[in-house]
Amino acid sequence: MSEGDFALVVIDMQRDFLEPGGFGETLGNDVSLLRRVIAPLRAVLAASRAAGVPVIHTREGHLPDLSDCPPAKLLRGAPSKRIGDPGPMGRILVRGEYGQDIIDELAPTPGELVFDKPGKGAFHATGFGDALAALGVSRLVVTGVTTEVCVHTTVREANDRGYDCLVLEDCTGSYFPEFHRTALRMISAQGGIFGWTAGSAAYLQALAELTELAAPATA
Ligand code: C5J
Repeated sequence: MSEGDFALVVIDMQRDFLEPGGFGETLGNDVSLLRRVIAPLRAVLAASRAAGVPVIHTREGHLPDLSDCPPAKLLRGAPSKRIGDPGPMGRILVRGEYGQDIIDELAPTPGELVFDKPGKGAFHATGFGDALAALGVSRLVVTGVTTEVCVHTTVREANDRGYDCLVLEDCTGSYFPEFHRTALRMISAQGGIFGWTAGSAAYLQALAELTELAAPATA
């Protein structure tokens, strides 16, 4: 990690997935498994913002007419709880609905980029790739949910496009603890087959060292 050439990516920290009473919980998931990500990710966001690291958020979601949702995706899931159906926090995974937005604890600050994505990966059918190119970054620090779905897909897409990815272990989460553990192991297996993982403490330490190095020396 060297200063100025990386961005922090926050994947899909949305009410539909994380809030008690939301869509994810109505499917029978234990949202506390995702909510444990919030505190370490808040610390990572605060330190990154203070250090001037660009922050990019994504939200999984579709146009209200669902024209960007392939039939194969639309037909998945429980029949009464499909994308576009009424959910506890508005239409499920539809852009502009309350449940599709990012949780208050991790709300983007003015100027931070937010990409709505119809797929699992952040690059597919979004301006995410162009934004990274405009920022001139070559490395991504990736956080968010879920580890084995949208985080993995995004990291795989990024790896194929030449980005070095570091996934923060305690800032990613899954409704399935064994999937989370295995997904993390898959990323860095075989000498970093498509990325690396580390705890947020190591990232915060590295960021503090970079910030110190960049600070003008005082007499
Ligand atoms: C994400 C999903 N964000 N699991 N979506 O991982 O469907």
